Amino acid sequence: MPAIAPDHIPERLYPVIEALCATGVDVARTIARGPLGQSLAEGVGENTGGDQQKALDVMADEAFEKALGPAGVKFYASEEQEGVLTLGDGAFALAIDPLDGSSNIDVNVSIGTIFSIFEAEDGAEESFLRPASEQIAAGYIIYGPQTGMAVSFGDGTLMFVMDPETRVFELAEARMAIPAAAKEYSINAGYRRHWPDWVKSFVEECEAGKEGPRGKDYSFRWVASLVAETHRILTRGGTFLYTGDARPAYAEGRLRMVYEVAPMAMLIEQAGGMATDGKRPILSLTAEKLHGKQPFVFGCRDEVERVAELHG
Ligand code: FDP
Repeated sequence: MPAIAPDHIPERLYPVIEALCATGVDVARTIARGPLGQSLAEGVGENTGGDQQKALDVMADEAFEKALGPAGVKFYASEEQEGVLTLGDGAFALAIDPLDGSSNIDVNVSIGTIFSIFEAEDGAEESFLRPASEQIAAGYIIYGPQTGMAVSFGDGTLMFVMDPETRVFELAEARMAIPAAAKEYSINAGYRRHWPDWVKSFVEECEAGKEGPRGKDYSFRWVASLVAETHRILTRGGTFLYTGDARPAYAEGRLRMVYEVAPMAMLIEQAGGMATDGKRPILSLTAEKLHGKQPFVFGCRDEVERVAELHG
């Protein structure tokens, strides 16, 4: 049985989406067994970006790479691989963070797989180093209390949930809609002393609550798992910030443009939210390097616009 029915998915892309879901089902099963299987959070090396690779990062990467070639993916760009791999002679270029939020693997908190799809161009890297607005699909699979998938094909953001009985992804919401105003904001506050002034100002306004310029109380949330954070914001709103700061190597933040920021920006914008680098829309930007970092602010429109005002 296919892992997702073809309804709601453009015909050309269906084999790719089905392969992502089928592999996601296997990854979800491995994650659910946790310490009963092999040690998933064991350090096994370092990737090109200098992040520590855990056993599950590598297992997930191998599984997606194997499944996507026969499904029509020509070029495969992964966080876990230095260069672009040519998998076959398909029509698509797919960028992937096979396992996002890996610091949460061994604490049983939601983690995920993020993907971005372009039409394949002649050149391997050129297929990814192009305007984020040229993505033809983007999404994530979330491995949490529910395994689900958010995906956009450029006409809204759809949400699927995997039925644990059948292991098939079923449509749960045909058009996600992010509210204009938020009650929650998310940022790693441990780095406050390194933030630029406009980030400090935004957070101080939220903290000032009802008595401050925003005139309402906010709650603070930080999961340290981009997929979990995006899922919460798609579901009930909020604001997320991971901008550049003054730490060495963090001038552009931490998140990668090609396989983290661009796909999340497409999902958020297609659900009526807003995604910027603090000021400019992410979808107006072009990745310069395969593993390049990108400052990222996204969520409810009113809040992201306020961040842009403070940025100046
Ligand atoms: P991780 O490195 O654990 O895969 O993708 C990077 C990411 O997780 C995001 O999922 C998460 O939002 C962020 O890093 C957490 O960064 P900090 O540890 O700096 O808070």
